Amino acid sequence: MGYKVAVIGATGNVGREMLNILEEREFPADEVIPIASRRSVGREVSYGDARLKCRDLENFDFTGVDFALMSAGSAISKEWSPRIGATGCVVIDNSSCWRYDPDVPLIVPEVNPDAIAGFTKKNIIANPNCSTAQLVVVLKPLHDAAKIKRVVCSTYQSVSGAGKEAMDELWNQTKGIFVTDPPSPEKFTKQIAFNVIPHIDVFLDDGSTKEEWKMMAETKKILDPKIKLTATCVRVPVFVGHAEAVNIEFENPLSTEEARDILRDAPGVLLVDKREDGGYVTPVECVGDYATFVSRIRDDQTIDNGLTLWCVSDNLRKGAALNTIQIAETMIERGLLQKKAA
Ligand code: 11C
Repeated sequence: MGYKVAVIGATGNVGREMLNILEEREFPADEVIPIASRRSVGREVSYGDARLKCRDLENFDFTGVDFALMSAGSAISKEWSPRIGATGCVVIDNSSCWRYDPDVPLIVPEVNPDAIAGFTKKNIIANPNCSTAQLVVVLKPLHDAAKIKRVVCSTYQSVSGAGKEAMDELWNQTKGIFVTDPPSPEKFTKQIAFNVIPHIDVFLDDGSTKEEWKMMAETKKILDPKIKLTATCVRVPVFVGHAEAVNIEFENPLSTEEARDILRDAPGVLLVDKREDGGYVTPVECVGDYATFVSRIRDDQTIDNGLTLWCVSDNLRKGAALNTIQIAETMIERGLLQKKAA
């Protein structure tokens, strides 16, 4: 007998990937229930060959459900995660609502799986921001080898991170520029087609953005509070796949050859670093994959013990849906959850 799994936000970018990945990885589910907001109730979503009808969050009884995989935004998560958790169902949440709560573990299974055990306080586990998830998968094995002091990261983030409407905006503007006048920006603050925008999430008092703050705060919580991190987060006209240029300063020496050997064997990482034309991975090549691809590892000769690298991952997968399902899988493997479905 398998588990009963609810996917909340099933019609969104991440919810649909959750359904795809549950099926692809043959997650041991007896029943998968898509749940959506009232306006999407009755809408059908794909789960393998099946078409499932979305149920209404307001009227759904979570008693007997083992996992609620949640990707419905912070406001809904704030209200519903504690209510769902109180029924004994484990919520794995993709929003930023619970990530910084000391009673909620923030998990990337390749990095800090032992921390999952702390879920019992609220029955809620948080999934990190997509740009953090792929970064810490790469940093963790390097940190274990040579102790990271400081990271400087520039991101190149696809529009799917901002939702389906943002993808439509890129598509319509791109077409519009050639055909007629491009539609004005709505989801983004400036034209995104044929442009880049150095602004993701809200501005903070110090001039940074919340996306940049999240990368710093989440890396500390997941990996090591002593690591210093500064980020510049940029939206680029790419549909899916976030890329990052990462400069790392270590406490101890680490050669590029050693870093390559470590990353070649690291869980969740695929090294593609040929130092020739095309010998690196770009966002369009990582779509639909599980791995975080690392390329362009090289010495930073401007500092002691410095390396620079490039990493790319599917933001809807490792950055969201895949990581969520890996957390559920890890709980099952470690015997952390008693199955409730009859
Ligand atoms: C983006 N990283 O690309 C964001 C999306 O805190 O979970 C995810 C925001 C979050 O726009």
